[in-house]
Amino acid sequence: MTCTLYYHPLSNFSRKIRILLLEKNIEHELHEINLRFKPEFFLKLSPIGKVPVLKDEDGTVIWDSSLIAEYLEEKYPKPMFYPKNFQESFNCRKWEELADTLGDNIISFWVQGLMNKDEPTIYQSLLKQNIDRLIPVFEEQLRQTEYLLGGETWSMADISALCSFGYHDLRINQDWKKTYPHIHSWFTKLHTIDSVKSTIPSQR
Ligand SMILES: N[C@@H](CCC(=O)N[C@@H](CS)C(=O)NCC(=O)O)C(=O)O
Repeated sequence: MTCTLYYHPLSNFSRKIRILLLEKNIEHELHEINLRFKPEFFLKLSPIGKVPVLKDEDGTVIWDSSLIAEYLEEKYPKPMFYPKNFQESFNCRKWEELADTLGDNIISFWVQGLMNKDEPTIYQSLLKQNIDRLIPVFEEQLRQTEYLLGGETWSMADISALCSFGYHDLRINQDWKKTYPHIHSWFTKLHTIDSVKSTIPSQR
């Protein structure tokens, strides 16, 4: 028996977990969910109705990418993606949350753009302000350290952030690469890793 990840190939939050499953070498099946017409069985599994959702081999169901990541880290501690030290681990979760907030804003900005083709709405302008405020926070950190938590290797914070920046490339543009050289070189370096390369979202 293996676990199943209910996901969407373009979803940045699903990508976090796909990378983690590959890096931890966890046997799994992928089950794509049609997010426009969500199947009844999926909504029964997760009333939230969002991907990713993980169903473990013993029937345990977990939703929300950060909870799934925590669960997988506990169950399969190697290789480690959250630091063991309490303060550092908390710091990792904070960066993960910041990266996910960037992802949420990008998704909403894109959806608003689909709904209002002519004039940006006030909400869309607010979302753009959020995105423009969040990105420099990553640039400032990566100006000082190679990975988001410092140290010599990547963590869950880097995974979440690369998924949000990858989603920005897909849905908005890649202009941030010109403006933010430190994020750009961090992003390029992470894209030499197989699990990152093999999960790049692309329009079908
Ligand atoms: N906080 C959630 C966010 C998940 C999320 O927003 N998923 C999107 C795809 S990236 C989704 O399923 N959207 C469908 C919908 O909202 O109906 C997580 O980290 O898993």
